Amino acid sequence: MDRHCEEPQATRQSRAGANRPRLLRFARNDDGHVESSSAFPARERGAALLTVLLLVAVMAVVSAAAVERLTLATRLAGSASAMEQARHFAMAGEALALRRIDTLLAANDSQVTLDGGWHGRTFTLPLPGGSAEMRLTDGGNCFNINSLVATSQAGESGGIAPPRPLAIQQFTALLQGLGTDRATADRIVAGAVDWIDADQSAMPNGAEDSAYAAASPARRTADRPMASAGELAQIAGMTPALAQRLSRWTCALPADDLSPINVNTLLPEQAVLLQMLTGNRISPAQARTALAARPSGGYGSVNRFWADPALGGIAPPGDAASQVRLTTRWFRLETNVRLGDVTLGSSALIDAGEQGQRARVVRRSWGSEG
Ligand SMILES: [Ca+2]
Repeated sequence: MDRHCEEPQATRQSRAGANRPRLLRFARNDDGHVESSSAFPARERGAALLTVLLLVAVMAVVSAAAVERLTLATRLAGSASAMEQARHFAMAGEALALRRIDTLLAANDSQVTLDGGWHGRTFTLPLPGGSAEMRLTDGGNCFNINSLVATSQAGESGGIAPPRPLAIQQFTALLQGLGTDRATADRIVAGAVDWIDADQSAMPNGAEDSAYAAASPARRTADRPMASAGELAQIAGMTPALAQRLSRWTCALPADDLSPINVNTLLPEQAVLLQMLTGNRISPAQARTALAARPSGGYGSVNRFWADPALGGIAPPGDAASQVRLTTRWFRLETNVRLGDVTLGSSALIDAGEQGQRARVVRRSWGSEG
């Protein structure tokens, strides 16, 4: 039988219809409204609807992502602009502080005292759209961690900078004054010397690269003066709690001088530093009493300071007698600028140098670390 001839008429019509364009048909119902009906089968109309919905969904997601990126980019651009403006305001604050320091030193070149209320006081400077807070303190009233090694004497010692015994004694005394046991203090002090000195020969109780290779995380010694007292946190034997406690009392000056403590500006709450200078031979109470009873207008001379009855007539160890200062060379300026939603902190170390030299910023860090 010829199967082609037996093909049903409906099937033939369907195949023929597949080649014709499918039309939307419009008709008016009994209420007079126009209704449409498609020539597509219901299943194909559903697929088309799903495709359209999918496209709409994809476009919505793409649009949302584009808007989000645009919003983020706008905010980043605004924040970057405000941050840059805040940085300039912070540096303008530094310029004001430099002038204040020059005026302070010009008024009395033999002594820097707390007179004038410049020390530790927060000055608020109104700004367009915000404000800046500035706080100036004596930047030398701290243990200078870089005094542990006499790097400036490297040339005199055949290229090897020697450890400085008095600074080692003072750092040990400071650690003990803060409650550290002697064995831990010795380990940290020796480790700090090894961290700074240029050689790889470990001090007794010290630590050079070989000791840190197995540490977690493994690290190497800097073999140079510290740029920040925060490096102490890396020293063998240090704990985060002790590093945090030390941060208030230590600094990393860009000089290897013995800690230049100005006894005219040292505050009673900084008595532990005076104890340190005496090798802990006076009690905390004695040190606080001596500083609280400081003559108005300053000690006037180093000898008068050491002769203060509150110190009990002790003889200062070695060079500590002449180590104390009546003037200030290093100042620290903490600045906090607020502009709209932006807050920017900075810390600047200022070197007022020798007499006749203008104060200048020698180190600046953005954020709270100094
Ligand atoms: Ca070393």
